[in-house]
Amino acid sequence: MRARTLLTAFASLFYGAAALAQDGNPVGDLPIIGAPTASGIGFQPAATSLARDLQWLDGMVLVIITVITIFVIGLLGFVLLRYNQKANSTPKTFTHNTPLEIAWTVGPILILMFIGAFSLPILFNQQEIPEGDITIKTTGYQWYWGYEYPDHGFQFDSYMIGAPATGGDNRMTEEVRAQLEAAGYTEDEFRLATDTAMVVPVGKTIVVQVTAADVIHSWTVPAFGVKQDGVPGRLAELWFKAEEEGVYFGQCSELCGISHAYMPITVKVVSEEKYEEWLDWAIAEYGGTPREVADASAAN
Ligand SMILES: [Cu+2]
Repeated sequence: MRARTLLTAFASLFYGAAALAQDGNPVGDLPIIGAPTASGIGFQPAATSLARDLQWLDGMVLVIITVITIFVIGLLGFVLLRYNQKANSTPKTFTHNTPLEIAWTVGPILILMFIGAFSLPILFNQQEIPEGDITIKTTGYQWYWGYEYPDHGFQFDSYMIGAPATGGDNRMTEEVRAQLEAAGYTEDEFRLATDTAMVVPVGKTIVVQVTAADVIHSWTVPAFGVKQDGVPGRLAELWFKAEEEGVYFGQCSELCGISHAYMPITVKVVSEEKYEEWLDWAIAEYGGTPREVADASAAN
């Protein structure tokens, strides 16, 4: 036990660089909300109206699918029993039935129109990017994400804790365990937690510009209901407004090479005051534009 404690202390001395780089980061501890759970089959808790809409739509379509499936299986069963050779040895020989054909054409059209009446507004709501309170640009790299706050002129990279850039080899080791702990996570968050995180204030409209520098990646946070491919040379956008403070995880969702599985996304949603504090810290830490300069140039 003592050896392990010593080892952990030793490890955090040498491998804690990522955690150390975060010294003074005012974000502090937050509840982990947007994360997968062991044996889970449902959605992560919806933290935005987009995610709530998507999950509602999924439930609604599931009901329709279930009814159609039961209906078709029932019809098949009926035909098998009622019209097999034993029960119906001399079949009728007519072919067409106009009312029936109209019904099985119009019926599906009505069902599709019904689904479309709900799905299209949800789709448009996602894809029509509102005026953002804050714009953040994210760039996918093989194999990590970079975040840029253009209004404040700073950027930083975000590596999975345990990735080679943080001294690991994508596997769980004592060093990685120590790094996770130092960053306020547990083993459960391994391969989700990153050394730095995108930080946003709660209840604000965040517009995220998504691009990539090498191959196509995809920036995805399930609890926000957002997923956007980052394509080299193009700037795509997504938006969300997080409703609850906490930590939300996501993963690159476009096969992008050997370490595709090791470029997770961490978003920390904090109060507005905390966000301002963090912004001051980040401007100093990452060499951003001092507030006075940014404010002056914004005013011009
Ligand atoms: Cu990727």
